[in-house]
Formats: sequence, C-alpha cells, structure tokens
Amino acid sequence: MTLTVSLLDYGAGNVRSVRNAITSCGYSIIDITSPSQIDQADVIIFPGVGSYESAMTVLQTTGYDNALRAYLAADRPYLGICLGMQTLFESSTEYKDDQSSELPGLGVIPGHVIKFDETKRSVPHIGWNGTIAHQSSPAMKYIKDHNGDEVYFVHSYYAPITDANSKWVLTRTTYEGQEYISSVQKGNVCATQFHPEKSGKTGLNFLKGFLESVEDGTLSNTTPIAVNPTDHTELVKRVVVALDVRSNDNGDLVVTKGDQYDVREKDDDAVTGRGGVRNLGKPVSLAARYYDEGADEIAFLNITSFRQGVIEDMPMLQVLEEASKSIFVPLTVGGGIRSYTDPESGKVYSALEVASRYFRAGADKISIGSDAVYAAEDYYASGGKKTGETSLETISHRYGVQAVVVSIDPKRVYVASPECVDKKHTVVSLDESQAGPNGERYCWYQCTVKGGREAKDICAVSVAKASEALGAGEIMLNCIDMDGQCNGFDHALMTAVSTAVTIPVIASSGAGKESHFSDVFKATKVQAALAAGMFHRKEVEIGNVKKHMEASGIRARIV
Ligand code: 1PR
Repeated sequence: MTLTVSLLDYGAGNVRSVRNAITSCGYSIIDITSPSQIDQADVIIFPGVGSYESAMTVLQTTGYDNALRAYLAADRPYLGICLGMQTLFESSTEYKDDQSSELPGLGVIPGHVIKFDETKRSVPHIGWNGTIAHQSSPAMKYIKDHNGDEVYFVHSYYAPITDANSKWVLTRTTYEGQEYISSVQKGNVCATQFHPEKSGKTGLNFLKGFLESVEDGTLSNTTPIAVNPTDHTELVKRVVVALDVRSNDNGDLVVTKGDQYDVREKDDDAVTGRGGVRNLGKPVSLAARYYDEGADEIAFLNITSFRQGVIEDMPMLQVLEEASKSIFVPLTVGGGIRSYTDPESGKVYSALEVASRYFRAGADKISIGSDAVYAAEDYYASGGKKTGETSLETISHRYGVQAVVVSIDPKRVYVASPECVDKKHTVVSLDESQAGPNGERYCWYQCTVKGGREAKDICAVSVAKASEALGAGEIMLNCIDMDGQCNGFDHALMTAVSTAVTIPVIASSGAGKESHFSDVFKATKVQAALAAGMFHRKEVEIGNVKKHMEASGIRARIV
C-alpha cells in the first residue's frame, strides 16, 4: 500500500488507539508537526480529543487552522473524529462554561455545536448507539446495508441537523429523543462524531472502507438515500468487564478477584487461614478474550496502587500499551490517580501528570477512587467551592469530563431507622431479603478509601454528587457487601445514586448470572453494568448476558 496517513495529533489525549486502528488496517502514519505538512498530505485524520476550546486554541496558535481551511476547501481527503468533526462547524457553545458564549470553529459546515439538554437525559452521551444513513458512501462499503451495527460515542455536545447542513449528513443518530449528526461527508471530506477506533470491528471496517476508497480515488462517490424521518436509534445498555490487577506473591502481575475486596485464598495457610493472591489470568490475554466475546468496555483497576506511585508502575503502563494494540473498545484504567511524591527522588507528580501517562499508554478514561472521596469531603467542608486544583477538576479540564470516571467503594451501614443517621447521609430502605444482621430495614452507604481499608464519614450519594460537580463524567458504583457474592447488584444503592446525578452510572459488584444484568437495567436507571468474577471463572459468557438482555426487552450490542 502506498497511501500514508497524516495524523494531526495535537497532544490532547489518547490517540494511541487511532494509531493502532490505522496500523491494523495496514496503513502507515506520518505525524503532522507543522502547518506546511498539511498541504502535502495524501489524507489527513484528525482525532480531536479533549475540549473544543483547547482544540481550537491549539489549531489557531499553531497556524493549522488556516492550512486546514485551505486543504478542506480544495476537497482533499479528510477524516475528522469526534472534536475533529465538531470543529468543522461554525462554532460551539463548549466554551466558558455558560452556554451563552460561542467559540468559532473552522466554519466549513453550516451550523453550531450545542450541549445536550441534561434535564432530559444523562450527559455525556456515552456508549454504543446506532446510525441511520442519509447517503451511501464508499467509506461504508464494509458496513451492512450502510446502516451499521452500533458504534461508540462519547460526547456532551452535538451538531443538530438543519436545512443548511442537511446535504452534509452521512448518518444521523438519536439520543433519547434528540436527533443529531453522527457523521458527515461531502466530496472527500468526511467526519464522524463516533469513534471508529473504539467501535470494535464495525469501527475498523469503517476506517478500512474510508482508507481504501481514498487510495482508489472513489471516496467522493456518494449518493443520497431516501430517509424515513421517523426512524430512530437507541443507546444500548453496556456490559463492562473489570480486571482487578495486582502483583501476586511471586511479583507477577495477575488478574485477581476478591470476595468483599479480600483477594486472598481463604484456607491455604493452616495457621493464618489466608493464602496467596488469587490468580485468574494475565491482564492482556484476558482482556483480549473479552474483546472477542463482545465486552462493550474493559476496565483495568490497579488495586494496590495506594501502596506505590503509578508513575513507576511500568507493568500497568505496559498492560495498557499492549492491550490497546488489539482491543478496539474503550479502556478505562483506575488505581492511584492522585498526586504523589516519589519517596526516593522527592519529585512531586500531579494527578494530571499521572493521568496523562495512562492516556498516552492507551487509556480512554481514567477512574479515580480514593482521591474523589477526599475531594468530595473538601467540597462540602468549603460549602461547595471548587478550587480548580483537585484531580477531578484538573483532569476533566484538560481531557474532558467524558474521560473521567469516579469509582466509589461503599459499604452498608445498617440502621434501625432513618432518624439514627446524620441528615447529610442518604438512607435507603431495604426489603426483607436485604435486612441487616439484626433485622435492620434501613442502611446508608458509607464510602471507603484505599480499596475498602478505611471508612469515611461521607455517603455514596454525596460523593457522586460532588464528583459530578467537580467534573466526573461517569460513576462506577461498587458495593463492598455484594462484591464477589454472585447475588446480583445492589438495586437500592444503584437507584439512590443514579437518581441523584445526571451523569451515567455503571452498576458494579455482585453479578453471578445472566439475569442479574437484565434485572438491574429494568429496576434502575443505570446505563451500564459491570462484572468480574463470573466472567473470569467462565461461569457466564458475555454473549449469553446480552442474549438474556435482548430477550428481556433491553437493547444490547450483539457481536
Ligand atoms: O483509590 O483511586 O487508588 O483506586 C483504587 C481502585 O481499585 C478503585 O477503583 C477500587 O474500586 C479498586 N479496588 C481497590 N481494592 C480492591 C479490591 O478488590 N481489594 N477492587 C479494588 C475493586 C471492584 C470491582 C469488582 C466488582 C465486580 N473491585 O472492580 O470488579 O465488584 O466484581 P464481581 O462481579 O466479581 O462481584 P484509587
């Protein structure tokens, strides 16, 4: 193949997966490092990540904006991804936090990018959704009927379809009643709101179709398709797999899994009653298996990161680098995302620096545990003031809220009545089957830090709300009582948190059979559900979970 892809990477986030996806389609890459290279490119891919403001600022200060306008005006081959599509429009309100100011974009496509109404739906729009084709394009040649299987979106802002831009629309998508442009094409200029590099085999097929048609000069052979205006798409519920990773007693990095966060075998040692760290496999090969089996997302959690700093944690960085070579669904990494001082050199690393290492290694999202609890405590203690300095704020400001997950590790505190509890904690009522050891029919969910080792005087609902205010884009909601028990998710906890925030919630802890997923999706507002042990032990297959969901009337991404 002679075509070389010119990649516009302005250093704002994880473009490793875009690189890996292009390479896996058989093409080589050259990095654009100066505006003069733009005119010489065969094809440009612009994977915009982070915020609109930071993307446009970089384009303007480097002089890429005018070079790009000239390139696009000459109808040269181009693929913008996510922000790489949004910046093609006239402006965006993703600017200055007040929704009334607009920041100009490249102005190639008529229209303005605006925020989803969060009073009507969870924002960001995160996950797998369908597309409805308005044109047939050679870029879609490997995608069934031009209307693809679901593809992966992660964004809070969208471009509405208007009379002025309707000829640009390649596909549209619906997010809970809101139609928007999910991809555009005119001539050789193409762009997607979704992430082909994170959309599994469908995304790779799109990228392959696009690059092959650039190479053979057919890309611009598009034809309009008659569209049915009442057709719509739906965000599917996600099935997530978590890999709790740590070193075992031999120093090997393994995937482990605990019962209520205790990851050691119970009875190896006759004296202590505690054994070695459970070893359920190797992180990269296990994650690759889950990708093949249809996991919608994969989370790696470094569960002993409170002991050492992650900057030196080369094995975990290598896990991400390796995993992102062959896994094209979103990867989250958690554990140790906080500022820390290297005890040997005395050097201080900010949480943003730690997160940046992980993003560069291939993570799409980072997950913050303990540090989010400390930040929430400070937030309430100061009467709800934002300092702009917490890990949540600094990382979401730089990489966008959609890249920041907060992982909460609460445990139940049973009480006889709601009056026994400090008013700042949210109390839930329990049915008989969930009653406490003394028959208590109420509980509140006390947050812990350091992997459940230390309890704090703050509840899960409070941490979730503060996290949302400080810049989290998603909540991963564990429950120490249910972890590893295979009795199903804690619906009371999931309801309490998912009704208190507008960002998506991932239910975690307790899944033991297919129906537990369908149950939590039916009973609560969570958008995703996560399991670990039952998949690691091969007791349940991801495909069967999804079949059960579909049979129960819950849309899933069937691979
Ligand atoms: O506090 O920012 O360093 O983050 C530490 C991260 O490590 C947090 O996300 C925390 O949840 C996680 N973690 C710490 N210790 C443990 C442990 O198990 N000893 N694992 C731990 C948490 C919870 C889930 C688990 C589900 C599903 N694991 O990831 O996979 O409960 O399990 P199941 O389906 O088998 O029931 P920081």
